Amino acid sequence: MTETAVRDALRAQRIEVPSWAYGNSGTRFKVFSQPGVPRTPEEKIADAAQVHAFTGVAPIVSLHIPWDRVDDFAKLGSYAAEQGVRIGTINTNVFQDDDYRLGSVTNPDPRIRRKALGHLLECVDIMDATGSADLKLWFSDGTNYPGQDDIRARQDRLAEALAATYERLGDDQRMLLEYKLFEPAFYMTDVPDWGTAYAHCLKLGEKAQVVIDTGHHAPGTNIEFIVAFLLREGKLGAFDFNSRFYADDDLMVGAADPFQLFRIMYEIVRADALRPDSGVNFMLDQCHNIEPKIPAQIRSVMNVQEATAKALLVDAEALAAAQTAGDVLGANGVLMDAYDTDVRPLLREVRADLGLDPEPMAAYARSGYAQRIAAERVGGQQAGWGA
Ligand SMILES: [Mn+2]
Repeated sequence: MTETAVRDALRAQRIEVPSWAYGNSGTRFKVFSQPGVPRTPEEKIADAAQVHAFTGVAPIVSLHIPWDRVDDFAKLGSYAAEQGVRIGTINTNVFQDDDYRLGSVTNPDPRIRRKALGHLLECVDIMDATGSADLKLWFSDGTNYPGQDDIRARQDRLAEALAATYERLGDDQRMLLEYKLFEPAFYMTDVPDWGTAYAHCLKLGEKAQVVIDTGHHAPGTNIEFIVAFLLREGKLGAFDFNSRFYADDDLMVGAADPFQLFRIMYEIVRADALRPDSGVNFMLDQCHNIEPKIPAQIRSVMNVQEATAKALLVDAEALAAAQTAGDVLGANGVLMDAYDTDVRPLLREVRADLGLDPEPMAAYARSGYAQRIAAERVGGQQAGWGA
């Protein structure tokens, strides 16, 4: 790839940020509150707009229903536009109601299944109002003990709910199915892995695609293989980026394993799926428990940019030649050369080309925004899980 093409690709890159990253979050032991945390969906969008203002590549904000429920979603969309961003994926939530103790769409009780499906369909109504193209589905459904419920019957119930939701989608809308190995269910999860998600999506049709949340795998899983496979099948709809040391840690993407993020981005570049019109949505799905939230999002965007720049710098011709020649160490060397490149000067230039400060973290710190929201956002209920 020529240097111009690399710069163009980096300038055109789009990363979606989640509204919930700006609210308070924590673990099951403690949620720590921070000064200046948003109290409304509007304030979350205003914070998200700061990430775009300093990085230039994050103009899309994911909403989470019901946490971001408002009376007038069209008005919220206009507010986002005024802030310089737009509303993206609508994320569903069928895991925070007492009714869902034994599952949502897979619950043995048909009344609860109807309630869960009603929420999914309502989220498509919201997509119509916001102009969102993607509905993201993640189910906490599963069981804690062998024998607790019928594994096969739960798959039938899941398939039924997915089909009813798929039926409701408009021509330009997609549903994205996210899998997760375990938690909160500890024995069996109804959508535990990419194979299960892929099989359901394949049966549903073209508008159903798989989401890879990088934190939702067993230790040692080769995530870039899953990326390559799903891209080849045209079934990779989106990423939820974050990083993990142990389980679903939801730490800043690229913090725990920048080399893994590079390997993932290399498969994306290899499949020409980086372009915003490629059909792959790159979203951050992170919770910042102890670190300041807006800078953590800015850092995360930068981490994705650095991994992407390195992936774009892989000498494709030299790599193909080494692979064809069976030159194991040569091929590995080509990939490592790209990974070992310091791309920070290149990204500083890309930002300068976009009319931005080359150092987003320092520029945000200097802007005084953090001090301003801490002073202004007094009273009210800070956003967090469930608000
Ligand atoms: Mn996720």
